[in-house]
Amino acid sequence: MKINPYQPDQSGMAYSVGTTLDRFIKLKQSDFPFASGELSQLLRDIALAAKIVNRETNRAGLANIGGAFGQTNIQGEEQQKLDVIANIRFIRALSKGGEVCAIVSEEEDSVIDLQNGSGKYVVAIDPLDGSSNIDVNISIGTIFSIYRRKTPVGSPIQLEDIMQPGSEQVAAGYVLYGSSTMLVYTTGFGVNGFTYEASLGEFFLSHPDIQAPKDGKIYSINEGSELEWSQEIKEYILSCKQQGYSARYIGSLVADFHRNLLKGGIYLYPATVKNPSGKLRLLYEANALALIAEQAGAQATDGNQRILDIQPESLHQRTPLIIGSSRMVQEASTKIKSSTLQKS
Ligand code: P6P
Repeated sequence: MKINPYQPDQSGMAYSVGTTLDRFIKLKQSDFPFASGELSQLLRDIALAAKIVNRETNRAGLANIGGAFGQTNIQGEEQQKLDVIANIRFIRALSKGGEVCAIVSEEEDSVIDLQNGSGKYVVAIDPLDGSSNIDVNISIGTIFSIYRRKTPVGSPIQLEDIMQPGSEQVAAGYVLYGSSTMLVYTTGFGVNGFTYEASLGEFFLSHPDIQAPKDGKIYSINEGSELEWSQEIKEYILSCKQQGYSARYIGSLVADFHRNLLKGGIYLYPATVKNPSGKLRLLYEANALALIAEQAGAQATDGNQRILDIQPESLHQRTPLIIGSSRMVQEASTKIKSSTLQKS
């Protein structure tokens, strides 16, 4: 009987497409010389909650959990039933997981202190972004940032544990509940995307080492707000049209960001009359996507500075966001800065 030697994947990578998320996390844990597994466990806890929210999202229309919840959150935005469900699911998973000491959530007015004397990590999360799209079956997403607490483990949570600039993130990611459900995250060593196979209940590596194109021909902005834009934003968007770029904007940040990350493009939510500081929140939307963008070779600014350099001053602080292919973000930011300088 001839026994043929098994020929493993010759890609040379320690992991290949098809690796499960759990195995990938374990393989990559060695990136952290002093890792003792807590961050790995925290990532697994987030993935578990994502699987549950994915199930709820997919059956929303059938299980009468679509539509409005009948209350508004601190943002004054009407909460959708799935917003509330997703918030509960992620908080429960992070609390039971035991690695987290505090949570900042878009759906919570104040910081959630988990009273966890051994929790090393703080999580900032938008449990379900773009939720107004739920009822019309458009992709929605979860966005999360992970920080290490600054004050001693076991001591009372302090403001300095929460108000950390995005550059202090130890990990960040998003879940895209779309035609397929994906989990994309970074721990500072590149960006990797995993696609969920519901029949197996597993995320599998499908997009290893994501690199954003340096340039693109897609711009994403809500053109309905044009009359509220600054002159420099108007000039930049006009230049996109003059260069024949395509407009792609579905009103769901994670979906618009993910498309531009893979295909090349720029997403802009600038300051407007209605939102003078921009609409998107720094702690649980912009920071996470900014870290992923930079880890994938893209860029993210507020028009004047790196998103990751912004020192937060309030929990639900908003920021203008210009994020995507590096050449496009540089061009837009240069226009804005040069125009701002001319005015000053
Ligand atoms: P507008 C959804 O509410 C969200 O936070 C992002 O997902 C999306 O990109 C943006 O707001 C859409 O806002 O003002 O264009 O409807």
